Amino acid sequence: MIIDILTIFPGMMAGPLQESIIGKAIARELIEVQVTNIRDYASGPHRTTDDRPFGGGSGMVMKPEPLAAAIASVRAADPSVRVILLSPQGRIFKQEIAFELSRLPHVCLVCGRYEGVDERIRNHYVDDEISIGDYVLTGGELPALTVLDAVARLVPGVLGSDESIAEESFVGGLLEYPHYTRPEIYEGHRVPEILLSGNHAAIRRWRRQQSLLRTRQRRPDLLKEEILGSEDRKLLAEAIQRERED
Ligand code: 9D3
Repeated sequence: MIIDILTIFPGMMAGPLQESIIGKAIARELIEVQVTNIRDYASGPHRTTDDRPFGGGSGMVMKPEPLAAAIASVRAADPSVRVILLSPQGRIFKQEIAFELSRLPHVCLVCGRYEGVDERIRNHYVDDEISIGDYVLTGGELPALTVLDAVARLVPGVLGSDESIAEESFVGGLLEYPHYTRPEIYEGHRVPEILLSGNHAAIRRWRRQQSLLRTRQRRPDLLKEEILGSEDRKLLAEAIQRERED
């Protein structure tokens, strides 16, 4: 899979792309990431990428020409590319969108800056618009890295068999059960006895129960989405009962 990133701050990408799972995926050529400085497509002595808004008001707007030229050059190389603008006005990024994008051969992430991009870019040069959530950032760079991270790990071969995506959070619609590792007693706090029992059926039951309880407590919105089976309903009812007794 190829991921293009268009930005006026290419330096923000270097570190994250070198490290950890993404760094390894690039080194192994499972994904190819091409970072382009939008300023390289700006003309004039100052190679400026922003300008004042028509109609007045505070802040600056990204000029259409450099952005359009940068996008056009990506499209010329591959007309099938999906061009996505990172913007506070986009659809909210979800795991489902990560799956959708991971099935595409080529995605181009366009990072907005300033107050935003000239509306004609949005209307005529972009296929899709994504926000990563309802909080105010300074630009689309960290959102682009977030999308890249979520998408890259879904590309076949990027994760080890150890870190499989089959049974993880959100896919099943539930939060994760609690995790523990050594030591068995840490500052006086013991690991739940059942995890040391060797009874794998009982451990599976306990984990599922913890997932259900935790989701109900912290993210009831997710539990409404998932239609629980009869076994899950029993496990949850039992956990709630035990909770009331304590
Ligand atoms: C003071 C600026 N704004 C009024 C509330 C509008 C605004 C313009 C540009 C707010 C943020 C930005 C820069 N942010 C992004 O480009 C961005 C973003 C975000 O801020 N939050 C969540 N997802 C994204 S994707 C791109």
